[in-house]
Amino acid sequence: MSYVDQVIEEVITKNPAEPEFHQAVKEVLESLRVVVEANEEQFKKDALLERLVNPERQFKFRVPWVDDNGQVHVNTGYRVQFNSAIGPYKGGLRLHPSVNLGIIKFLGFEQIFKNSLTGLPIGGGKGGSDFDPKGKSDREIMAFCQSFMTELCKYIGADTDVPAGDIGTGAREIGYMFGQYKRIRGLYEGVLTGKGLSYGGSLARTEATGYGLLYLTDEMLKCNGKDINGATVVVSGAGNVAIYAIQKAQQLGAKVVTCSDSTGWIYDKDGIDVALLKEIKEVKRARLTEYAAARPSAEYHEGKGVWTIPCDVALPCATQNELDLDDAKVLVANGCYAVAEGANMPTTLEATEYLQANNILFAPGKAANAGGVATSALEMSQNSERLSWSFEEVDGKLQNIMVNIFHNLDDAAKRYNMEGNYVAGANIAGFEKVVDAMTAQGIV
Ligand code: NDP
Ligand code: 2IT
Repeated sequence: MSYVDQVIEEVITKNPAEPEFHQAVKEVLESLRVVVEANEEQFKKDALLERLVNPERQFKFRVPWVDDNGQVHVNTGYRVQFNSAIGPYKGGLRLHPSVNLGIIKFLGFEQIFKNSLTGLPIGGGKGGSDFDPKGKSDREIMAFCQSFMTELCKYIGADTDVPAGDIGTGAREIGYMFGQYKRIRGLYEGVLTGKGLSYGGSLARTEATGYGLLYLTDEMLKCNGKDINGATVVVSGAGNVAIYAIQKAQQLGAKVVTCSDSTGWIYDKDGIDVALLKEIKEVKRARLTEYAAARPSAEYHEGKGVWTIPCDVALPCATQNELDLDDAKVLVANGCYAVAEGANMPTTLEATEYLQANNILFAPGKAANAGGVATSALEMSQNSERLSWSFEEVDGKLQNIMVNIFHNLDDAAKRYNMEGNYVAGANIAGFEKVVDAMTAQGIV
């Protein structure tokens, strides 16, 4: 059995009931096969892949908090510190009822390669909790965030591990967590990113993931003789990534006709009204039914369905495995020519293979959504030098980073005779730097 197959098998046996983690490991190791085979003896002797797929450290802890009626609830908190070869652990905190160790491990594993692709000195980590922020009062959110940070603060720090937002964790939650960290540790430091602008946040961090997704997509299209200007785009999600992806796509001349949340989706034939969407999602924290109620050109549908709308470009920006093989078939049949992942692992392995087999330009999340964490690293730089940069400066750096990422993965794919396979290119380019650093640092 090949070394890659042996490690995949071990991951499945040793981590039962973690299907998303298995999926992420399979995708990465399958595309690293050519690189591993070229160095198989040495990698095997150094147990390099085993070290790569085993987190350096993982924390699981109790998070008790009191609701507005005096009832006590207990959630589970996680932080997985996956790999620090190229920098302090860096990655978001997900607050969603579906969170479990396997989900956090898949996200932490992806984060290693994503962070490497940014070219910035950040290692891979991820955390979160099965807490559901939906329908909670501000005081309940604060109570949860304070309790969560009371435990988490023991393991993080500006030079060790720097969490940020993800699903369910936005500026409000980061604010409460930052306040509690400062209160317990007595340190005013850049321990979290995605902070508010009045206490160390970076301009353009809010927009960064969605904007970055479009900067990379724009470059990928241009290099393949296509143009985002004039394209019809379908987006899933209606959160941080989706909103700013829609905004930047429109600024680049595309028409975005869909968005979705966990209960339903919108088809707006006149194009999504971003100001209205922001008001409903960022201010009122309401459902998409309100969007349709306020906009005569929009239809609201229950359940899942954005991939059924004919488009040129599809941007999944909600959650993992939201685009499956059936969806991929519909996209191809409707003439879609590019898919770029704003979310982490939104496309199933079968769907990814189908899209690639049908010559759809496919930009994987670890490259396409890296603008968020890249700008987090820029926030860390600003915090370290106790300065803040203008929106234009941060946005300009973000654009450069995304264009460089695209060319790095394009080049890596070409070097291994897999031109146009950006999944392989991203995994290889991300892996090369991490392996180099791991090898140089010895058996740790
Ligand atoms: P938000 O919480 O801001 O928004 C998430 C959106 O996706 C919401 O519209 C939500 O609907 C929907 N959604 C979440 N879970 C599900 C589900 N199980 N089924 C259907 N819809 C769902 O999160 P973000 O926009 O920050 O994150 C979206 C994706 O992007 C995630 O995969 C995240 O890991 C990834 N990402 C985020 C980055 C960031 O900087 N924020 C950076 C890189 C990647 P509802 O509100 O109804 O739950
Ligand atoms: O998945 C991701 O890259 C994020 N949620 C952002 C992480 C970060 O540290 O900004």
